[in-house]
Amino acid sequence: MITVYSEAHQQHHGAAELDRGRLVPCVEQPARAEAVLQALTAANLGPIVSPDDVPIDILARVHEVGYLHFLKTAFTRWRQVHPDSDALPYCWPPSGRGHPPPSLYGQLGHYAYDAGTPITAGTWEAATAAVRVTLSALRHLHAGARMAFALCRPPGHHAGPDYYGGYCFFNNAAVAAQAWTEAGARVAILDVDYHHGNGTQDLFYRRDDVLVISIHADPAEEYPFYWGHADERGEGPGRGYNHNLPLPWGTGWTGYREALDQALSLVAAFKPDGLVVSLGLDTYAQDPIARFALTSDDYPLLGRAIATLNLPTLFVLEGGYHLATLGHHTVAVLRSFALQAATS
Ligand code: SP5
Ligand code: ZN
Repeated sequence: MITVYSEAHQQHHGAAELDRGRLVPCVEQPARAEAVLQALTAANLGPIVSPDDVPIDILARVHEVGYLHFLKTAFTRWRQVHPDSDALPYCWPPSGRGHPPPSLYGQLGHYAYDAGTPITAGTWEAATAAVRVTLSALRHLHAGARMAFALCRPPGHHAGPDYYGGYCFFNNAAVAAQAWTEAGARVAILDVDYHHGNGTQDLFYRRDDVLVISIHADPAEEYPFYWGHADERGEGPGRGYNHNLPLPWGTGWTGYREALDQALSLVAAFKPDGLVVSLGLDTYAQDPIARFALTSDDYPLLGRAIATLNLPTLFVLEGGYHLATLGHHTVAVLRSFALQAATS
């Protein structure tokens, strides 16, 4: 298996996020990717390469240009008035979004949907590098590889057409699905992060050419709260091409496996040419911000189950915050997928 990795992710290093009324250290930190890199290297799973210098003009066909311009310039604007903090919103529009106002503070609240996702000096560099990592990994699938892994951060699945949040700025998995689709493939996205992939859902909600399936904690009790219910099925031509499988807090492998089987059946029925997996490892029982109950023994089963689809598969790293096991669990999914793929 080939992994694509860039150390440019280190440039996105937020200081603090709002959590239960207090600013706490950012949960989504550079050490996450370092941990995954270290475990992959130790496991000898295959080459780990730098991204190619791929063009990222595709970003403008996934995200709105006004949003891209805002992200590119926001930190410089912030720094002119705030020399030693990251950019975080504190005020949001109460009833729908309308047009972004001229004020930087107003724009932060317009484009961000939470107060957990600071923009830092290197956010643009890191987030564009994550897109390059993902597109470079996709190239290996174009070249005939059965699987590839985009070891990237910041993560992507909460980022929508013109908004960021949930530690995400550009939707890496959606960019890959869009690029793969433009190359002529029929693509499905399977999101196994603990949180609903609201950005991915939004980006393809009115489309029937990309199937989006997410297994996640029930938004009735868990972030991102406003998306991810079972009755969100797509709109217009996209009706029936979005599926949410919400599960209660405390879900362990038995309950998870049932949802996974449903998800895999839906993917198979769509008859895609390729699969993008939004790989979050925050389903682990000891994850510091999540409440499922998967154990270390379950991640090989997850990888093996996904491999039974027999599809060229791009894995894109999303969440997962238990640093001591994050690398081990990532390797477990990828290795068992690779083993299963080799025997089928
Ligand atoms: C990519 C991804 O997994 N994003 C998740 C974003 C979740 N943000 C809200 C987290 C709230 C954390 N509050 C509990 C922290 C315990 N210290
Ligand atoms: Zn997550």
